[in-house]
Amino acid sequence: MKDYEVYSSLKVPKNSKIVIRLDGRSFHKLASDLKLVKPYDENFYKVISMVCRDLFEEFSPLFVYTFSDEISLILDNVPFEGRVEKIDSVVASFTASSFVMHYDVDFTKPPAFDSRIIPIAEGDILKYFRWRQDECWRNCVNSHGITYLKSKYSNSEANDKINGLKLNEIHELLFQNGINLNDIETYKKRGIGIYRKHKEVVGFNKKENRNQTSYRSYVHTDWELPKFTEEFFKKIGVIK
Ligand SMILES: Nc1nc2c(ncn2[C@@H]2O[C@H](COP(=O)(O)OP(=O)(O)OP(=O)(O)O)[C@@H](O)[C@H]2O)c(=O)[nH]1
Ligand SMILES: [Mg+2]
Repeated sequence: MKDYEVYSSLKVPKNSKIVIRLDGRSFHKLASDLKLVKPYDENFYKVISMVCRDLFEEFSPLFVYTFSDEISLILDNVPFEGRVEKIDSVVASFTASSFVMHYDVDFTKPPAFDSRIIPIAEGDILKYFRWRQDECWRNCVNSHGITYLKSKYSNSEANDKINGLKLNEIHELLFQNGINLNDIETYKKRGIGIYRKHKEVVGFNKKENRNQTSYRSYVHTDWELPKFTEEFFKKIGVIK
């Protein structure tokens, strides 16, 4: 019977870093069932950021990045001997369980996440995260745009209007109506990142009778991410 498990031998390439990207299943519906604040629900973001910390502590990625209902993890230590089915199913179910554990609400349906694995070359890491951060910005402009238009027009008129506008036109429309996206919280524009930071600890070395500096690492949730650059990823140890 073991022969029927035809996908179980599928493995990620050896010695490759991988990105795992998770995305909430039908979160449009979940947002409406839970009556999430539009366009940004602070509590939802708090919960997702805690889920990212759980993922960080469980799977030891180099970096976790999130916006909306999606989460990307980059790992250099690939778990489960690289078995694709095992990684995808464990990481996705862990994410959904963590989401439910942190959300203080009665769900009408069990939430789920999909998961995909992307083997990634060192030279493409920055490109990947820039791509997701650009999507975060597009999502930010569009969601503010549609929320504003729905406050003025019927749902279908608002949808028609937004579909005919380019990103900079939505930005301009919001600006003309007193909503300056440059002034909103950084995490809405650039997403949230989780990575390891080091802090200086000065202790007294009794034997040598002098102060001694050491470094202790801790997990940092960054709500004030910069626009992604090579320098940033080098600083946090994602690229060499
Ligand atoms: N109101 C509200 N909704 C949010 C927030 N963050 C995410 N969402 C919802 O989550 C959806 C995520 O988009 P998608 O992943 O493309 O859509 P989905 O419904 O999850 O569909 P699939 O991922 O294809 O299963 C958005 O369309 C929003 O409806 C938030 O802060 N507030
Ligand atoms: Mg989704």
